[in-house]
Amino acid sequence: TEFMIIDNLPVEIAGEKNILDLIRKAGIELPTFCYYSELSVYGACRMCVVEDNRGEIHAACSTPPQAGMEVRTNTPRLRKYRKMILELLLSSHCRDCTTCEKNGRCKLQELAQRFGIKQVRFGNTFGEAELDTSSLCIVRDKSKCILCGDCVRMCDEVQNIGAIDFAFRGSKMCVSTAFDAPIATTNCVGCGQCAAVCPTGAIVVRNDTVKLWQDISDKDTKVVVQIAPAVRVGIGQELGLADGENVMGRIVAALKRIGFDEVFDTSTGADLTVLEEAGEFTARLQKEEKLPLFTSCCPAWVRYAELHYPQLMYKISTCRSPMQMFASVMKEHYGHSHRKVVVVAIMPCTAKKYEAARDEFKKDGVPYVDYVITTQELIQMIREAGIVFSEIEPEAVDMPFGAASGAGVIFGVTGGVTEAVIRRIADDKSVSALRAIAFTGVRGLQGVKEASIVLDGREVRIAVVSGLKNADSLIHKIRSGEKKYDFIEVMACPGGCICGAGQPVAGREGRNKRSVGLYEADRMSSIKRSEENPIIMALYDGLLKGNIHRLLHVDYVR
Ligand code: HC0
Ligand code: SF4
Repeated sequence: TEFMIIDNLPVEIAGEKNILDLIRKAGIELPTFCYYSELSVYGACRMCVVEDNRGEIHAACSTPPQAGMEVRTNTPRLRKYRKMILELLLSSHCRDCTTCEKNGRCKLQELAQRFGIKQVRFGNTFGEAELDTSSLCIVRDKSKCILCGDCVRMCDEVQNIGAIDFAFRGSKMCVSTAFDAPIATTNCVGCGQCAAVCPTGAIVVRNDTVKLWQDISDKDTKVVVQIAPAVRVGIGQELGLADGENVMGRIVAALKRIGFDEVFDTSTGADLTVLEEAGEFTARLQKEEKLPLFTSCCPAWVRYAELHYPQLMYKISTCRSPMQMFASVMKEHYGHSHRKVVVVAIMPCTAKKYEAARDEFKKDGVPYVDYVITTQELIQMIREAGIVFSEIEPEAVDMPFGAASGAGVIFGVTGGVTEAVIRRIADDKSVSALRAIAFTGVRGLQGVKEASIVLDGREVRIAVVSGLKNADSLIHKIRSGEKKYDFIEVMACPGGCICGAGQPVAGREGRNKRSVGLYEADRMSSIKRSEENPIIMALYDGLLKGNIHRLLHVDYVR
């Protein structure tokens, strides 16, 4: 074994790519703005500098570990250096912290506090706020950008989109769209992953809570809400509970106290999706047409396909997403009420804000989903209402849509949609067969997974991808003939909805915990398959009769 000496202590080198990872392994929280283990190393912020025993300074993120190397992470020189960097960043950065969307979650704010910056020795060089509010998903403010490039690398390396890039040089350098066009007019798909990695308020998720509060307090408006699968395992940590813990009951209770009239679970909508999508898939298999079937529930993926692969659109499932299916059913059900009915969706996702506004999902110009609120926005609403989340008594969702299967809950993690559909189409309905599906290869947080099942003697080849770059590479392999599939699940966010950009940001460990939390919810659910959900059966016998296409499907290709 090889060792490095970090702050006088030997630390074993175990395949770390750089000394930053090694230092963090040793329990030292080295500051950085621009380092993410899943993105390429940029080495721009210089906050992670260390000093070796010859007095040389290295950026830890871009220095590979060497046996015997000795470094210190906290010398007077390094402290001075870091303070200088912070002050320079602050001098060129809008500092309206108290009213910033990122207040309390900003890395610059956090490090300024941690390094005790009490004054900035340089004059302000930042201009007016430069807001781009063209997107329904994200808001950009160039005056808060610190040029770490995290958003640029995320958008390009993980999502394969490249909607934003560095423009100009020297003091004019900034992150911009091509020709500085409003972001909504670019090929941005609204995945929000740029906002998830932005350390400051330069890119934030759009906040739609102000108007929602008005509707909640309006007595003539009935406010109905659905909660997406991933939210229940992503919200706890920020509110004093464990990350990954399933806190669905507390969310329901909190929403009731806030003033929502009826509270439901999007997993119920997912059960509808499973039945529709499984039906569609088996029909295509029988006719051997329009294969592979691509899933349709991720709006950032649908947008990506529209922009880059319009010729593939006819292979995308015609199923509306669970959120949209459920909202259509709700509006149909409550539509005859004398009060105005507003449907809210609490989602881990920023692109759902865009999906909700699409013309395909409007009736007489009014969207089926009136508001999409992210997990982060819900956290803010809970705090605003003064609810002590960790002490609230859990409650169950309401009738008449108050049941969901475990299959519907696992939609929130990559592979979940596929597993739910396999449960539906598998001929063997035994308990052991159900368990075996979990081991076909559909589970796990890897970006690309393959599985295969046998249906009526035919092998069905399945791929599950998350992250749009992975989706794109897969499409190339299919085109070149290297790969062949019948069913492909695509989620734009790496890991699936649990890592949606509307959730509090999770590290690797947090993602695992969230995934475990959803599979545990499935295990604890007495209804495992969507077709066993009595609510769904009642819907098919009632409200959905003669209305299946109108309420549950969508025609993206026109
Ligand atoms: Fe998802 Fe969904 S699983 S996209 O990840 O399919 O956002 O959680 O609500 O609609 O159910 C997000 C999560 C949903 C939808 C469901 C699907
Ligand atoms: Fe790129 Fe997604 Fe950000 Fe749009 S929302 S700029 S696609 S990372």
